[in-house]
Parts: sequence; structure tokens; C-alpha cells
Amino acid sequence: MSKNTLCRAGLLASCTLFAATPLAAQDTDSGDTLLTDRIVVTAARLETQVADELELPEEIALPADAAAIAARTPGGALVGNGALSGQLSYRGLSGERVLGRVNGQRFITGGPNAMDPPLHYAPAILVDTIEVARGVAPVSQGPALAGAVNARLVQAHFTDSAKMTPQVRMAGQYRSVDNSYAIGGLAALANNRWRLGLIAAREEGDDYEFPGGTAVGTLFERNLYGVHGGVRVGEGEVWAEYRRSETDPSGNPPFAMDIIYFDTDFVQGGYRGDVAENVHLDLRLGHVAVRHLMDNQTLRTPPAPRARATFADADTTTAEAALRFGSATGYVEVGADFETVDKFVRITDPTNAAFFLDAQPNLESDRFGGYLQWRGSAGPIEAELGARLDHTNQQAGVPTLGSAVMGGPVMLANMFTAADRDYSETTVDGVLRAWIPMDWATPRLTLARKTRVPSLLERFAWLPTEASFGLADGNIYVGNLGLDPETAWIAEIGVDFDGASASFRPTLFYRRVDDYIQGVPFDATVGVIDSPVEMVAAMNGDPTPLRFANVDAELYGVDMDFALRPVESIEVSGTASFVRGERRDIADNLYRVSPANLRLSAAWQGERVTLGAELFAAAAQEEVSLTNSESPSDGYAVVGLFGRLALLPAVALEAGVENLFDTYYQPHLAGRSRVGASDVPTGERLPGYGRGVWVRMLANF
Ligand SMILES: [Cu+2]
Repeated sequence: MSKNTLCRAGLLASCTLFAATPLAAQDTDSGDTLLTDRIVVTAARLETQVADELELPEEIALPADAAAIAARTPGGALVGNGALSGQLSYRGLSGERVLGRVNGQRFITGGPNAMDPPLHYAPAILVDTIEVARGVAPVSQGPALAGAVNARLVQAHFTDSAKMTPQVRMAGQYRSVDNSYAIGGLAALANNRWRLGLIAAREEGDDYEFPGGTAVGTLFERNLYGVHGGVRVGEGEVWAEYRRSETDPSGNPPFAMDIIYFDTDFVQGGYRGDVAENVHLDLRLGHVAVRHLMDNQTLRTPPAPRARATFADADTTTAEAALRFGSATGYVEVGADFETVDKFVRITDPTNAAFFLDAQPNLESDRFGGYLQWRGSAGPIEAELGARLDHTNQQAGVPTLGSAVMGGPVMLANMFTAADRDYSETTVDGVLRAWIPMDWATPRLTLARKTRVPSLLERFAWLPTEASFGLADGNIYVGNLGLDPETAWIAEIGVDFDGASASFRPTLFYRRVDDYIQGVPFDATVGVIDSPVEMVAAMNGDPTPLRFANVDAELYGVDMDFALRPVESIEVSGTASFVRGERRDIADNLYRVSPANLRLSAAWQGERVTLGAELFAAAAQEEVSLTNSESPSDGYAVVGLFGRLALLPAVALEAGVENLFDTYYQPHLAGRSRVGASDVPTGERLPGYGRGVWVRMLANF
């Protein structure tokens, strides 16, 4: 039993709805899903020590951004950079330190400032479940320094009979606060041998309202469609899927530019299944191609005086193989994976064809990895133990500059071209998890060493720009060819208390990150413009640029989820999270670390009706980063109401009121607006959504 069991038993009544179909009977993206909190399928197989699954919350209006749903996990928080550009912060770390995947597929996002973080490609309206690794990810999931999240989109499932039957799943939502709608669904045909499904979603929203006006430049629009299928071959399945995501002009107020488009194709396929008695094989090939344009003219009001439009491409090809000997709870797994990445970013002036700069000139990264993972028991102790080795090569091409570009950037491009632009790193990761299952409590321990190779941006950003994978602190950054990989040493202890009418799962964690990569002052003479980098940065509005460098950091905290069911029809549940992040080499705090917070919901559940309220409260954050010029924030509390009505066994209506008291608040992790003509003053943190109503219809046949 876990919190989720309680939730899904009642509160998240969507499970009652969706459990009717043979969901998730076979969609193992890899062996690790067997270690997952997969309550919907069979309660007998829970291994909640490794990962949690979040279903779509019925307590809130579905945010377009699935990162906002993932952020409901204990230790989770949302880094807000735009309606479709949210990042999951997990235990104080975000960006590329948290691995994000869609349908188990790894890929590199396209925007140099992470306008498309991984979950950008998982419209909430199409999400089936979000799997969040508890604490650290198993080595089988590949490199992942500070956590891992995987969004699974709805898909067709095999049935028990030879007869082809249709599967239909539809959802639609209207939300008043941003006048947005989202519709999405699955139409599929399947039997016990074949499955074929089509998915599609469309979302559109206006600038949102807050107490005090309209947050201009926050509108969004996105379409996604795809096809997938599988056929049973022997004891396994051969499967394939293709998806295209098209984001249309969408605002990013904390950045200098807004999204004009993301046109992104996802393709992957493979085989998964038993190849012999107790031998499981998982093979997977994938490719993701991101094509992106952003500018500071189309949506920005008023448009920036100096027109800029930036094109960004990113391509990722992956190949993975895993062979498992043994059962789900006692095995040895050996795996190998390969990932190759190409990135290209060109900054242009739409009014002058002779002005352009290749800010990321054909950056390439190739990674080969291998791992060994064991799962078994020793007496009363259950354990998972794994180690992996990765070798990464990184290269950069030669930047091309238009003839209208002169002075400092030309000098920097020449210096970069003359430098060594070929690097390789070998990294070693290890994870040990152990737990002792008992009747009402499961004490658990995790020890891990996790690494992260510097990103292509952190290493090769030769041109000082604000591109920083979404830090949005207003600083101009420049790359550092000499960076070393980050190494995190992680320890956590916790206990899962599970009773019939209550569950409580606290975790205490410590993360020591050596060679933590963050911006530091470019040189010792801060503010004195005595280098080409400072000259170029000053011309672009920041005379005190930062360069990425290895520093030392540590994070510690405690978080938990809980659920209480004092009587059958009432459930109280929630999460509480606390984290501190500090530099170890100087007296400063880490940037964009969430303040202590509490989420508490209470629901009454009748035969066909559920009614409830949810409170989210966050403390003030005074522990801010001086290096990143971060400002403190105030505490706040917001309340929402929600309800659900089961109309038919397969159709439910959900509705609610968000921010009931129309509270003005500014989430600490929200970016600061740079839109001139908005009711949010320039430089202020974007406020949370004002009061609004929402209504949602869900159908599943
Ligand atoms: Cu962008």
C-alpha cells in the first residue's frame, strides 16, 4: 500500500474510471517499470521504493504544462518560464540535472534557453501517468544527476480476446483565468495480438489574469498528433510510435524572446519481451528532431528596439539494449546505450540579412554507456544495486558570422575557432537502494554517486548571451571549455508508513555536488570592461557577465507525502517539502531553490460525487543567491475547490474554482517579467493565476 493506493481507491476517482479498461498491462518501456508504483494494474506488484506514479490530478485545472503536475510530487516544484516552458525542480535542482523523458525516450531539447524543456512535449491533456523516480533514478535509466521523470501519454493496449475492439479516451477542459481550452484523446483498435492507436491534442490560451490585471505575453498554442502500434511476437512485442508536436507563438515573459514555433518529430520503436524462460530483452531505437524559431518582435509588447530572431535545431538519436535474467524482484540486468546529439543555433536580425551569428555552431555529443543492475534480497533486506560507465565525446564546429557583424563577436569567434573544441569525459555512476518491508512500515536507504557531463551550452557557448537553459536571471553567460563533470554524492533515509486508514512517507536527504556548474563572475575585476567577453556583454546590456564554472554545492532537506482516511468517505492528503541549497566554496545560496511548502487537500467522496478543497502554502524564501542577483520572495497560501460527478461509468465531469480568494502571490520559482506593456511591472516575478473557474469532461470507452 502507498499513498497512491489510498488516492486511487477514491480521491483520484479517475482511476475508478480508467481502471475499467485493461490499462498498462504490457506497456513496459523498460524493465524498471516492473519496479514501479503501478497500482492500476495489480496491487500485488508494487515496488514503491523506486518510483511513484502521478495520475492527472482531479484537484486542479490541468495546467498545459505537465511539469506543473510532476511538481506535485514530494520535493517537487515548478520553475515557471512561460505557459509551456516549465521545468521540474526536484529537491532544489532543475534544468538538465533532472532527466525528463516522454514515453521513456531520452532527447535533447531545442531551445538554448529551454523554452521546450522535456515535458513541453507531453501535453497534460494527453498524459496517462507521470513516473517520478524517488530520490535518484536507477542506473538503467541512463545518466540523471538529480532525479528523473517520465511522462507516459495515453496509448492503445492489448486486450484479452482475438476480437478487434475500439478504445476511445477523450478529455476536454475549459479554464477561465486564461480563457484556455485543451482537448485531447486517443482512438484505437486492439485485440490480443495487435494494437494501433491515434492520439491528438490541441491547446490554446490567452494571457492570464491575476489580481491586478493581465500578465501580457503569456498566451500559448500547441498541437500534437501521433500514431503508435504494436504486434505480439512470441512472448514479446514489436512496437513503434511517431509523434509530431507543433507549438505556435507562445509567450516567455522571463526571456528576451518568445516562442514563434517548435516543430518537433519523435519516432521510436523496438522489441520488449521474454526471449526465454526468465530472460527479458528490451531493444529500442529512437530519434527526435527539434526545429525552433524565437524572436523579440512578434509577441513582445512593445517589440525590442533591436530586432532578433534565433533559429535552433536539435537532433538526438538513441539506441538502447537491456537483457534481464531473472524475475521482476530478483534479477541481474545488463544494458548498453548510445546517444548522439547535434545542435545548431543561429542568431539573426530579421531586418538585415547580413547580420547573423552561429551561437552554437554544430555542437555534437556522442555518449556510449553500459550498466549492470542487480535486484534481490538478503534476509529481510530487499535491494537494488547498479553501476554504470559512460564515455562522452563533445565537439563544436566553427561559427559563421554575417558580414554586418563586427568587433568583439568576430574576435571571440576567432578565439573559439583557434581553441581546442574536442573533449571527452568518462563518468561512473552507482546506486544502492535497500529497504526492509514490514507489515506497517518500510524503512529505506539510498546511497548514490551520480554524474553529469557539462552541457554543450555550458562548454561551448563562445558568444556571451542570456542562453542558460532557462535560468532567466537576467545575466549574460559565456561557456567554459575547461569544465569538469558534476559529481553528486547522495544519501537519503526514509520510512514508508502504510496503514489501512493512513499513510505517511517522510524522506531525509543530503546531496553533495562536487564541481557543481553555475555562473561565476567572469574575471576578478568585476565591472571593469577589460576583455572582449565583457565588451560584448556590456554592449548587450550586462557589463558583469557570468561564466559557467565548477563550484561546490550541497543540498539537504526533508519531504513527505501523506494520506489519511478517517472514515471511508473522507480523505485528507498532501505533500510537504523543505530543501536548502548552499555553495560550499563561498558563502552563498543556490539559485531558484523552492521555499518550504505544504499541499493539503481534503475531499468527501459519495457514490457518484466527490467534493473537496485544496490548499497550497509556501513560506517566504530569504535564502537567495547573490551570484544570480536573486531577490527574496514572500510567503503565500492559495485555496481551490474541486468536484467530480460520474455521469456514466465511463464519463465524468470535473469542475473547480482556482485561487478562490483571488490572492495575489508570486511563486518564488516564477521568472521575472520583461514584457514592457504588461500589468506585471518589468522585473517583477510573474504572479500566480487569479481566481477562475474550470470545467473538464473525461470519457473512456
Ligand atoms: Cu527559444
